Amino acid sequence: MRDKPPAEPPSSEVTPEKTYLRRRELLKNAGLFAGTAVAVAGGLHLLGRKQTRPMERFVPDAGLVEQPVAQAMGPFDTDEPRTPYEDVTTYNNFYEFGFDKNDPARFAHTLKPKPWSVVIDGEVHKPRTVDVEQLTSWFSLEERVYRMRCVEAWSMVIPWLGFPLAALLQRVEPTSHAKYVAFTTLLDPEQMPGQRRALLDWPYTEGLRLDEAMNPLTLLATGLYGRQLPNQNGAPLRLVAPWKYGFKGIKSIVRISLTREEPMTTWRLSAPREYGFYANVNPSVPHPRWSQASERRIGDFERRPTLPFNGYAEQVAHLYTGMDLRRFY
Ligand SMILES: Nc1nc2c(c(=O)[nH]1)N[C@H]1C(S)=C(S)[C@@H](COP(=O)(O)O)O[C@H]1N2
Ligand SMILES: [Mo]
Repeated sequence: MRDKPPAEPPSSEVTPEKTYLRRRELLKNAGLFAGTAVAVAGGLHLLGRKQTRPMERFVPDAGLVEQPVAQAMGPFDTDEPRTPYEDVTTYNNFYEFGFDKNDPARFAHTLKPKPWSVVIDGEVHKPRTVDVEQLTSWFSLEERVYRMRCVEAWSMVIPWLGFPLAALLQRVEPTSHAKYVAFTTLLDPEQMPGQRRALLDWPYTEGLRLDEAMNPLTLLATGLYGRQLPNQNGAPLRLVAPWKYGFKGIKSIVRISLTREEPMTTWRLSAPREYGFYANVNPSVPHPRWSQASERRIGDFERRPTLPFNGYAEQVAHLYTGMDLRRFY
């Protein structure tokens, strides 16, 4: 794919991350990131949790989430240091806004996440079209601190806010024919200028098997770090399945369809030899163009070994018993 970007290039190979970080350092020194620490502190304070990292200064224009959030450390939370807010919100993959890591932070302001309607249809007894704010009000938001491992071999630790996808699916009552869940991102080149170019087959789509979708780890996120999702992270609603490569985490969702057949997914369509439907993090199966044995946690210098299922084997390995995980990638 040359008229398209190289299929998910390892960022470390293409845009050396160091260059990116240096650029950011320059901006910092110029004072462009100063002045919003108090707002962040407020947001973090809301959660009533001690921070493991110093406050960062850069805050996109995303409001505090007023709804109270459960404060105890949950059973799935990692206590590893959280990737600073600034990195989580300026080092992104969101090709609808370009394919440099800082393009989404620079250009995603054209996305209008409010009002936003979500269609839930297909093999369900109670299909509906609902505004995302109403949809969110059906559930109490939880904070989940998850590792995220991109297929490009970098990773982060992100405190998401959201609710289990299972809770939503139960509410719409899947029929006995439902086997998969298909997700679709907004298609609107006005709001998502990258869609004017054929980088990918728009709109971005993703999917899960129904039992993966029902797993308690699987989250629909509406925020991070106690704030609403910044546009560049997939406002107003995105998927988080932390044992899978990051590209499964489809952003800015407008449709959730229960299906009988395995849905086609954007990256699989784009490069079927490189990206499969399952995309479980698996250090023993290299990507055709690079190893998946280790990863670089954003902010770290040394690489670290990648864990099977991204460290969530205890929660999800049973979903794949009997499957050849080398074949079903
Ligand atoms: N619609 C859409 N969703 C997407 C992508 C994208 O390009 N478009 N990129 C994916 C990839 S490759 C990754 S690693 C994660 C990145 O999420 P983050 O930018 O919030 O860290 O989003 C995923 N979801
Ligand atoms: Mo990714």
